[in-house]
Amino acid sequence: MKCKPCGAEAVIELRRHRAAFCRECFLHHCREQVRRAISSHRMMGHSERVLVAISGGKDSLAVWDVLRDLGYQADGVYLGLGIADYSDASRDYAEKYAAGKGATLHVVDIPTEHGFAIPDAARATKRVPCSACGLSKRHLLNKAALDGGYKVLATGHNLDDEAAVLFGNVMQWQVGYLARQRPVLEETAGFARRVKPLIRLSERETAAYCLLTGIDYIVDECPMAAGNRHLRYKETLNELEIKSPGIKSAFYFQFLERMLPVLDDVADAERDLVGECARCGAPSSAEICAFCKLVEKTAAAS
Ligand code: Q46
Ligand code: ZN
Repeated sequence: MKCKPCGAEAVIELRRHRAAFCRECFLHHCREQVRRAISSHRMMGHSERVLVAISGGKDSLAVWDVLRDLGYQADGVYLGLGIADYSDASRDYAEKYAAGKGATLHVVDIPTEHGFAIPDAARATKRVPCSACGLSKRHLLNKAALDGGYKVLATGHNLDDEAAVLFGNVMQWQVGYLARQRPVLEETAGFARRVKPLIRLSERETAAYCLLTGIDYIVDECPMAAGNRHLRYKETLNELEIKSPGIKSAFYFQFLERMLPVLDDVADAERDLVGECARCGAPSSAEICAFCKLVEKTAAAS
């Protein structure tokens, strides 16, 4: 198998692009996909400080690495979720990367700073763990960006993640969620701009990127993920992708192109509803924000 751009021996084949790549051309391809995602969705400029949410997994470390390579002023933030050994191990990978590159990594540990671990919060609120986790991440990562004076918060959501979320939202016709499922959520009062620079790369590409650049990452899935819907949707889309290479990216990118503009009014209407949490001042459509309620219920149950 030969590299399509240069003819050297290839190390990876990407059926979606009908191409194979050697190491150098593949790394160039990854940077190019990120560069294109940033420029076509006007995610950020080089003068803006960016905070990257780092989980210790392949996607977050890959996006941090590529952004630094492309010359962005990108620091990392690691959020400790208190999920036993998994959190300890993932923090080690995040810290090892930062130390090796001389990059700045902020650490926010939920158990130390907020007095609970995600599994406790899930039990106390009778939510599934990923729901308690997701709302804590949204709140605390945004807070970390604002407190640190970062304009932009970048996450490692890749094409597979976005297509699976889209699939889930369509299956249940979650119109409000669909309207907000954007590669860029502009900054508004109380929110840093949120961007997803990896939307043009699949999970397999980010894993290959880490392997070929020698980035060590946590391979184990979070133990709380087992059996969640998101993983089932990913498997379903992967089966479709095997039979029809490119179908996943067509599903997602045609949504961005054809459907999102139709949903602009829905997104605007939702934004207008947002006020401030009476307790912490974060944006919230209720008097007390979801994170403050989570903290309160978890404290009451312990
Ligand atoms: S960390 Fe949190 Fe994920 Fe674990 S509890 Fe679920 S959402 S699976 S990306
Ligand atoms: Zn609050």
